[in-house]
Amino acid sequence: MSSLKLPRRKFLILGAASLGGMLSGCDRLSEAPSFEEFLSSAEWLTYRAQRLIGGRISLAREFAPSDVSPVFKVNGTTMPGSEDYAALRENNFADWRLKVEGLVAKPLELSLADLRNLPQRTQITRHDCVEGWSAIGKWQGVPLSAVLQRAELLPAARFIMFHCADALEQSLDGTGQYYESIDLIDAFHPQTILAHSLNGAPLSVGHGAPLRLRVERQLGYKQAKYIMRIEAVATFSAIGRGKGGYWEDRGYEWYAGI
Ligand SMILES: Nc1nc2c(c(=O)[nH]1)N[C@H]1C(S)=C(S)[C@@H](COP(=O)(O)O)O[C@H]1N2
Ligand SMILES: [Mo]
Repeated sequence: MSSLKLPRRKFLILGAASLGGMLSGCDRLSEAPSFEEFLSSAEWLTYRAQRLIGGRISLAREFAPSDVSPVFKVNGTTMPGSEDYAALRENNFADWRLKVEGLVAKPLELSLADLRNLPQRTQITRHDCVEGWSAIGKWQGVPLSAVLQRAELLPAARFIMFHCADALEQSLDGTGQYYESIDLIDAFHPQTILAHSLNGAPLSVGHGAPLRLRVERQLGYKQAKYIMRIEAVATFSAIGRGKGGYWEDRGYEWYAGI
């Protein structure tokens, strides 16, 4: 235990110094048992190193319209197989609602129109997949912070989970369902958006219609497509196989910084 004290304190001091007042309450991260467990794992060294090098609020590079890739590859699920999803798609997602729940004071159910009526952000960024390809695209959507502010996170919230419509693997216990998670630093980052459009058009099914995450300082597999439900949690150890995401459950790093 005592070996943990120094790094933790350093983490806090650096966090407070670089974040300033922007993310009030983010220092509470250090109190969560789950975060302490995380800090005691080997992975936190990578996490901390990336945070220190990149800075906790540094921006991902943004590109010019002329840099947009003529073709943006589709990867992973290209068409969720469920009947529920098929019914939503047939109706052009008019009946789709984004659920925002878990550790929030005001659970929300938002339609695509609701999301388009919230503040919007457009950003041209590069997507990097671990499989070795990249593509530059123009994403438009709602900053996740705007949604979370409306839902009012409760003090115990530490991570934001994204539950998707697709299963990449047909597991009996449901652990083949795609999901992802990010911490509150990335959740409130200005370039973290719930994107409904790519290159000026509503998301195609291949790219994650009707809504997908863009968390620009991390790798492709963090960019959850087909988001159905957002859940604020204190720990994700009881979700899926407990590692915070579909690919994380299969050995990939949770903090997939670029
Ligand atoms: N729901 C869901 N999200 C997902 C995936 C997936 O299979 N299902 N694949 C991930 C991976 S590995 C990548 S590289 C990107 C691909 O996004 P794209 O199809 O828009 O290129 O989505 C990520 N998000
Ligand atoms: Mo990927």
